[in-house]
Amino acid sequence: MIISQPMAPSLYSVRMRASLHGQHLAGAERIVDEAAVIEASSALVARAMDASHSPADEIHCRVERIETTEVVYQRLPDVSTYQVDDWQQGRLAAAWLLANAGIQKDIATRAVELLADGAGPDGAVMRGAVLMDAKTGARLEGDPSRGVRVSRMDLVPENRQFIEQLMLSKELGHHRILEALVLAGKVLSAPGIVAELCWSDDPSYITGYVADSQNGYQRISELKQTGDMSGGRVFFVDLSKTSIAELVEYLEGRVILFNACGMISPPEKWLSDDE
Ligand code: WAQ
Ligand code: MG
Repeated sequence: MIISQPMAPSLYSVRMRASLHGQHLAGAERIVDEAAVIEASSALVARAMDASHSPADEIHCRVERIETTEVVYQRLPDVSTYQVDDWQQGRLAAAWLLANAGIQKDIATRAVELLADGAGPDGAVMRGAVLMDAKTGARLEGDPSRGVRVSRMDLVPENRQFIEQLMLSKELGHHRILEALVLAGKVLSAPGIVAELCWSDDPSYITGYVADSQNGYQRISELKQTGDMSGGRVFFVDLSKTSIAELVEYLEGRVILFNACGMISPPEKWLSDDE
């Protein structure tokens, strides 16, 4: 008699990117069990067709099987939340937190201004992230319009519900938060990464964050005004620890699944004396 070996169910990467009039509109991705591929892809397409925005006129959905031997499991970064009085104070707080992570103050300030002005050509929002030399402030990404897109990361399917519930109980239930936390978790684990700065390009979403491996994912309640279309990401890189090729290969290609939360601190008021 042949007894078949119990096999781990296959995992699939499901990626969506949508555009309108040739302009990038939205992108999102999941890593799910074989049985959840159809549900995940339709949920991602539904997001691109969301009637509260202009629906996309082109949607690409890509499904790829992942070798389970490729998967690396990690814990999500710790989460803290700073409440600032306004976006101006928020941007000072962001520069302060970046300096605390070891970025020179003038480079930190320049990165904040870069996202505010639009880091893409002609001040456009980039589709991916800026790679910035943490020591010199020089831009390192090959294509300043696309930037670097982090991909192939998600929560472990078995723990998704638990982690979502936990986030919800801490008033962090918005899907944006968990997606950004997962992205930041992968970025912080990448070779040579010193810190990340991010805020959304969604004009109605004004909270952003600074992440570093010492302090985790540090949310800042306001980094822009409602209605502001700016947004983006900057990854600060220590080039003595990695090459750009190695870093990009990691960010785009490595499969990282998160199986547990870090510490989640209650919101606290940002003290401007710290600046
Ligand atoms: N890889 C690299 N850069 C990306 C990616 C990616 N996969 N996805 C988006 N970006 C860049 C791109 O320039 C976007 O314009 C920018 O980041 C913002 O993306 O309350 O929602 O998806 O804790 O609009 C952060 C705060 C929310 C959440 C971030 O970003 C919270 C957000 P969005
Ligand atoms: Mg967006």
